[in-house]
Amino acid sequence: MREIKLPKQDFILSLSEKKTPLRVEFVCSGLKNEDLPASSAPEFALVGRSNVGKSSLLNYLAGQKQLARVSNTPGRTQTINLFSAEKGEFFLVDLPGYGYAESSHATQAHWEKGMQAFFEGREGLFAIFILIDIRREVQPEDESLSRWLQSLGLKVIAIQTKCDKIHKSKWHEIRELHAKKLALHPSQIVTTSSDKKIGLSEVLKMMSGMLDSLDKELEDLDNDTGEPSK
Ligand SMILES: Nc1nc2c(ncn2[C@@H]2O[C@H](COP(=O)(O)OP(=O)(O)OP(=O)(O)O)[C@@H](O)[C@H]2O)c(=O)[nH]1
Ligand SMILES: [Mg+2]
Repeated sequence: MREIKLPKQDFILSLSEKKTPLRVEFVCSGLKNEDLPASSAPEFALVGRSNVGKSSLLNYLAGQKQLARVSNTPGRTQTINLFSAEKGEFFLVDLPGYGYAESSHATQAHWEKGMQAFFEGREGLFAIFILIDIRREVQPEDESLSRWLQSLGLKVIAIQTKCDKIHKSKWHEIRELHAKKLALHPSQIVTTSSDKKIGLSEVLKMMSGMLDSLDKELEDLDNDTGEPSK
C-alpha cells in the first residue's frame, strides 16, 4: 500500500460534498490479479451475490447506463473489471457475483479461490462494498465474507440495493438487522437504489471517509517508523 498514490486532502474533502456522479472510465478486465495492471491508487471493490446490483451500482455512481454490463440473468459479470474514477484518483472494481442457485459447487469453489487470491493479493485494494438486496436476509455466505474481509484488515461497508422495492418506513429496521448479521455498525450501511437514483451522495461520503482514514493510518505508520510523513 505504501507505493500507492493517495488522493490529496482537498480532493477527499470535495468527494465528501459531491452530489454528482463520478467520472469513471473502464480500464481492463481479467480473470486474476496478474491480468490487471499494478495498482496505482486506492481501490474499492463491489462484491455480493449474483444479481444483487453490483454492475448497476457502478453505472449509477458513474452516471452512465452501460459502462458495466447489467443483466436479469445471474452470473452476468464473469471477470474482474477495473475502472478508474476521477482521472485515476482512485479505482473501482466490479466483481463476479457468488451464490446463484444454478451454479455448481465447482463454480462456487472456483469463485472462492479466484476471489480469495484477489482480496489477499491486490495491493491497492483497501475497501470493500458488500452489496445486500434490501428485500433479502443476509445469507451465511455474505456473513462469513464480511467477517473474513474485516479480518484481512480491509475496510468494509455494506450497501443495501434496490431500496425502491421496499417502503421507506421499513429501511431503518432492516438496516439494524443487516448490520448485526454482517458484524458492522448501522452507520456502516448505505441504502441505495440505482433505478431510482437514491444514495449517490451517501456512497461518495463513505468513500471520502474511507480514503481519509487510510490517509491517517499511513501517516501514523510513517510516524511510528520514524520516516518523514507526507
Ligand atoms: N428495482 C431495482 N432493480 C435493480 C436495481 N439495481 C439493479 N437492479 C436490477 O437487478 C438485476 C441485476 O443487476 P446487476 O447490476 O446486473 O447485478 P450484479 O450484481 O452485477 O449481477 P452479477 O454480475 O450476475 O453478479 C438487473 O435486472 C437490474 O436491472 C435497483 O436499484 N432497483
Ligand atoms: Mg455484474
